[in-house]
Amino acid sequence: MLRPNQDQVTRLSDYRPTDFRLATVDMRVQLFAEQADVLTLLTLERRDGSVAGADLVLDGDELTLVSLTLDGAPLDTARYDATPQGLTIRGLPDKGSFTLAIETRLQPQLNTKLMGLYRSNGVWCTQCEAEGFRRITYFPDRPDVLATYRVRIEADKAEAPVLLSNGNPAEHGLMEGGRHFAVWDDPFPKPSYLFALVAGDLDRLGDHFTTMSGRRVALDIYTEKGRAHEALYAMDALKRSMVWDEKRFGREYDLDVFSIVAISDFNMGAMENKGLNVFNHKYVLLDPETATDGDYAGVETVIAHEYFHNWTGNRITCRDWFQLCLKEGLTVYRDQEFSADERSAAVKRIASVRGLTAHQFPEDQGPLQHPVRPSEYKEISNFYTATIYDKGAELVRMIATIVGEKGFRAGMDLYFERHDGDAATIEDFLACFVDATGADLTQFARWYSQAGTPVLKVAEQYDADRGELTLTLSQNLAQGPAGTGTLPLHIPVRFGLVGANGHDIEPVARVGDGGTVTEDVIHLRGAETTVVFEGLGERPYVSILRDFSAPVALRTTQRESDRLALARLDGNPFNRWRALSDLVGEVLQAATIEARGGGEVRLDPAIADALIATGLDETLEPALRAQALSLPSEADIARLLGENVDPDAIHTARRAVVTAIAQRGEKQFIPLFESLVDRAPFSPDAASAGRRALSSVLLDFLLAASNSPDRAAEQYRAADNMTEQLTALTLLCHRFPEDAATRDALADFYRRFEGNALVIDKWFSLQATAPSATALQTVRGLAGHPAFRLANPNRARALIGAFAAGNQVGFNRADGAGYAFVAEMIQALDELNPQIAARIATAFRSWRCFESVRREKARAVLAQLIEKKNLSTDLKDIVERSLR
Ligand code: B3K
Ligand code: ZN
Repeated sequence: MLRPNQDQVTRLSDYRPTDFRLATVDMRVQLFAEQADVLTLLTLERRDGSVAGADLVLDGDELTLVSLTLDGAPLDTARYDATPQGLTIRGLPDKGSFTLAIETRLQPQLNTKLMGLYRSNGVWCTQCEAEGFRRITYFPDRPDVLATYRVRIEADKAEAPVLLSNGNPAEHGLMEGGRHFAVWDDPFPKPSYLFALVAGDLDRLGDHFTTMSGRRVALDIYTEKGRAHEALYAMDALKRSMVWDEKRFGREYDLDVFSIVAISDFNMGAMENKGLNVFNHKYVLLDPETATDGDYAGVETVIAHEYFHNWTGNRITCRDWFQLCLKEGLTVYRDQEFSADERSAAVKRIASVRGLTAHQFPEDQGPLQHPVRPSEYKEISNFYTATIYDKGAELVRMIATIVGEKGFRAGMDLYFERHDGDAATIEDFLACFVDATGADLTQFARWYSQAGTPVLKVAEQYDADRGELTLTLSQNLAQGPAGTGTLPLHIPVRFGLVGANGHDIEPVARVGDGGTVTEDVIHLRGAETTVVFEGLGERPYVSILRDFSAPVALRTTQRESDRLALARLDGNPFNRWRALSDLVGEVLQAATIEARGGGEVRLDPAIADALIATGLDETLEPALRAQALSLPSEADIARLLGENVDPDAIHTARRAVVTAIAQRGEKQFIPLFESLVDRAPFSPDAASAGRRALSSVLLDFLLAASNSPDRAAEQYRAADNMTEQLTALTLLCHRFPEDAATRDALADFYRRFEGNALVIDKWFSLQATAPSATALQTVRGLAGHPAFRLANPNRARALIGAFAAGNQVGFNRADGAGYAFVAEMIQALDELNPQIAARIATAFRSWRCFESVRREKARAVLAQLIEKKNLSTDLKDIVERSLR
């Protein structure tokens, strides 16, 4: 049970606790150039009520056992079976505790999977979530086994002056032969996935933080040599995160040190190991010369997210991996709230919802669909998804909406108090809100088990004689490939009735069966309900699903004139944005259908004018205006169309609509664009970033209107910051791929930033996403570029991942060559790093939405791929599910 093996399915319903209880882990890790020797002492005891005489079964993954002793005496080989995948020991004592000493030998320098202990750029580091610790030693590698750890690391002092593990530093000293050691003690019981070890020659940025109870915590960020100064913003973000968690949730940091290490080869963004976060260097290092505004925001978010895990994930962890959203959804919710408080709440919400609809909706509506709490998996690494993280965060947000701000804090307080030190479940979490507030979350809990995006329909009817507005709300959840049920959900629908003056009206409401209404939320519980608002003197504009209060696909029958009025008047900035965005989305869909039939693309002037007016509205913050002017992407349009998608028609239509808006707005856009030129020295603050965001979207319009690369070429030359420079280069490359100005700028950029991997990743990506007929040729060429390295996850994502997920036209070529190329690369990558291969393969998930020619090409490529021998469990699982 709970032990996935190759093709085996692990099921939530099979959960049961281990037969043995683990108390302490004592490790000695000796690092050498060619190998690492790991000695692990486990103190275990049979659990009361466990199966009498049961064997101890420990997990392993590609391990070699060197020696094994029980209470100090070598164990007879007849008493155990050791394979690379596990260690089974028979005849262990029924009573009292015993100690196993397990010695394993590893070769971190050959570990290209980047799970377990590996070397990146000469630095030894670990990644253990979800099942990487079993690549270091035989262990009950599951999150409900909590123990305290003491870790001694030994290495050559010149090669690895820095030796780190979880917890607080205990001892360190010199050894013979130029070697040295350090011992770390972690007093907080933790699961093995939170274990970390780092050793190398690193620079350090040091600082400290005084917690609300007055404890001094040393803060250290380690980087590669000569780059510690690039961690200044990350350090600042860390301290702001620490303050925020104290203020907002009463959570204080608990060890004497908190360290972050930036690593250049890393499978994901970062990892929240107790007291020792290991980060992809992309989310630590920032240099004003080379980082974009997006990079700054990304660092701030990821630093906060990993720090917040100290309470939501580490102090309270997950009972099993099915509960992953318990820590991830909740922690994403927390980091979103942090960013909302630090920057602009409305802009943050718009960005989060755009991310959710772009990434989670297609997942939830396609073959890789799964509930926020899955009930089975073959490979847990494939479940670190937008559904677990982002829809998981939406569920937490809905709880906050249902129980209210005070109730939410009370529930969270109870959760921390009741479950500190536990490996908890979703049921435990929900019970805290029920117990703290008296709310009934029974129906709400279905959100965790039913996959799919519910459709919420809202119809309105106004009776002028009676002054009554009737809203009919209905929900529908289709049975999808996950087959997890379609029962009605509890959907909190935040709303407002907007009067002609833009103010909300506060009417009296009557509600039918299937729902209830509070001041600004309709709680839809049945398949359908009606709400009647009485005593209205005028027909109000209905602002529904404010702030996107539930992750649903909204369908309204609202008149265009009402939506245009909301785009102008709604006091809820999120809904103001959405009114416009929905209108533009419909224009783009209609334009695509026209383009496909070879027809002329028409633009509704009222919608174009509303868009332009919002972009120019000085009462709104620039970042919000930038969001309003950023049209739905080609992938968004494909999702809205849903079937029979022709990406070439989408591309043509979107370009035509942008050009039409640009021509209409040009006279006003030019002075606005010029007024946004920042003469002050670069500053990454949110307001300055917002002005640059607005300027970037205007530049795209101006290039479209003029059909000339000049403005972009000029901005590329004149820019004093990476945001403007990269915007200019990207637009040159995407709009004028054949122009000499583009070729020159691409070459210049490469020359200037050749030594900086993070910037060169951008250079690869912007070319990989250029929507042209020759994109595939370009990407093939770049895959042969000397700077391309498939084994580096950032680089593989920058080229292959960006092409597959971010180039609608190129990847989905009608001749299927884009699919074939990506499949070929994925196969090669699978031999090095299955997790990254599987992740990139998810780009195929929407293949059924395309028109028949592409659909058949994609299906054939997937069908061929699944037949290949030696596919990893990770990749096979994704391809198999994509075909279901
Ligand atoms: N918890 C890690 C993700 C681990 C992914 C393992 N494949 C980072 C995060 O969500 O904070
Ligand atoms: Zn996380």
